[in-house]
Amino acid sequence: MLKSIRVLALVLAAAGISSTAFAAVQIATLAVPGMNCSSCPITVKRALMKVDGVKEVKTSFEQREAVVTFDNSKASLEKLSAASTNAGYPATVKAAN
Ligand SMILES: [Cu+2]
Repeated sequence: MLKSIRVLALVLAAAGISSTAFAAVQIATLAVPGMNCSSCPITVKRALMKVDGVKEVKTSFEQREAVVTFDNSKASLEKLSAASTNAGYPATVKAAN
């Protein structure tokens, strides 16, 4: 009886460790209304790619948005919008999974 409780505790502890060890990949769409010519998205993309944890950035000048794939244990929605804002393009989160 005592032994099985101990095993259960170990299993639960292992599950807890693994859930924090694996970072979740998140995709966020940022609205970047300040992009006003076709070279603006390049600046925005460069700024977002510098954020630790960002894996991919797809910018669209036509949509005035940036779709960012990132590791949410390193980057955050706040860090992404701050990076774009600091590059001169204030950004707000349109959608995030
Ligand atoms: Cu421009």
